[in-house]
Amino acid sequence: MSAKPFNDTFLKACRHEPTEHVPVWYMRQAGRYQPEYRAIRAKYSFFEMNYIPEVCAEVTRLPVEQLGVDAAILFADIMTPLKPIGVDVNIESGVGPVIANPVKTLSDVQRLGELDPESHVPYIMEAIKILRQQLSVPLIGFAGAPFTLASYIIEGGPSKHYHKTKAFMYTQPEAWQALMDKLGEMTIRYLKAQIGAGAQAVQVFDSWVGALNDEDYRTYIAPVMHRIFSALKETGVPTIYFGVGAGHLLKEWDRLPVDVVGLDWRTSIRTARELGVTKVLQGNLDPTLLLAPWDMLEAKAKAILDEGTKQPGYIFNLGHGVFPDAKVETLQKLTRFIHSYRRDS
Ligand code: 1CP
Repeated sequence: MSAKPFNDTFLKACRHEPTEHVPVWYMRQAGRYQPEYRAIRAKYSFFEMNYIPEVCAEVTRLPVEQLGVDAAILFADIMTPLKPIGVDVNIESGVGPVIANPVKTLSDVQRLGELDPESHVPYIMEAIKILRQQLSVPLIGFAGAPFTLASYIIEGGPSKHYHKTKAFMYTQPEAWQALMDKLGEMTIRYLKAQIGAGAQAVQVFDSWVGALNDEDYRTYIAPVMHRIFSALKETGVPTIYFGVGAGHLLKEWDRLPVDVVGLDWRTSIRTARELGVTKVLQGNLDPTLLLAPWDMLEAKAKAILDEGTKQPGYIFNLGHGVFPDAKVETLQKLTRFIHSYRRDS
C-alpha cells in the first residue's frame, strides 16, 4: 500500500458528506499538456499505452503526483471497449478516434459482439489492481455513454452536428434500439468489471448528448441510462454522469439513479440548483480560463466554490477536459487554491 494516509475527500463529497477541503480533479488530467505524457506518448500508440498496465498506471498517476488532485482517473479512452467488440477504431494524434467501419444498418449493429471484460480487456483490470496498490487517492473508472459512443461509431469519427447519428436514430428506430441495448449492456459489464477490479467511483461520459432536445432524450436515451445507473447502484460505488451543453437535460438527469452530475461551464451551479437538481454537483470552470491571467482565473474559481459549497456534496472540476496548451504550473496553482479555500460564512 501507499505510505500516505488515504485521502477520501472525493468519496465523501460523492456521498453528500462534509469535507475539510473541497476535493478537486480535472477531466483529461492526463494528457498532452504534460511534457512527461508527451515523452511516453512518443514511444507508444494510444492503445499501446492502454495495453501495457504499467504504462497505463504510470500515466494515470502522473497528474496525481504532479498536481496533487484528490482523485485519479484511469488512463484509457471511451473507445477502449469498442475495439474488442468489432469496431475498427484508431486514435489519431490531433484528431481523436477514427473508425474504419462505421455502423450504417441493423446488420452492422448485429455484427457487433458482446463484451467479455475478463478476456477482452484484462489489461484494464490489471492496471486498476496495480493502481490500487500505489494510490493514496480514490481511483475513478469510466466509460462512454451509449449516445456518445454511437456518435463515433455512426459518424466514423469526431463530428460537429451529429447529422448521421440523429438521422439513424430517426429513420432506423429498430436498429437504434438494438444499438442502445448493445452499448448499454457493454457499458454495464465494463463498469462492473472495473469496479470488481477496484475502481472506487465511475464516471459515464455522455459528452455529446446535449445535441438532442429534451423530448428526444426522454424517448431515445433516458431508458438506457436508467438501466445503466440502476445496474451500477447494486455495486454501492458512486456514479457520475457528465455531458457538454446538456443544461437543458438536467431535469431528466436528476431523475436518473445517479449520484453525481457533472456540469459543463455553460450551466452555472446556481442555475442547476434553481432547476431543482438535488444531486451532488461536479464542475465547472471553463477550461479556457486556464489561459487567462491568474487573478481572473482565481476570481472565477472562487465564485464557483462559493456557489458549490453552499451545501455538502460538491467536487471542483473543469467544465470539460484540460486541453493541450494548458500549463502544468497553472493547474498546480489552481489545485493549491482550491485546497486552501474555506467558506467565509
Ligand atoms: O486523464 C483522463 O481524463 C483519462 C483519460 C481519458 C478520458 C477520461 C482519455 C484519454 N479520454 C477520455 C474520455 C473521452 N475520450 C471522452 C469523454 C470526455 C470528453 O468529452 O473529453 C471523449 C469524447 C473521448 C474521445 C476522444 N478520444 C477524443 C475527443 C475527440 C472529439 O470528438 O473531439 C480524443 C482527442 C481522444 C483521444 C484521447 N483520449 C485520451 C487522451 C489523452 C487522448 C489524446 C491522445 C493523444 O495523445 O493523441
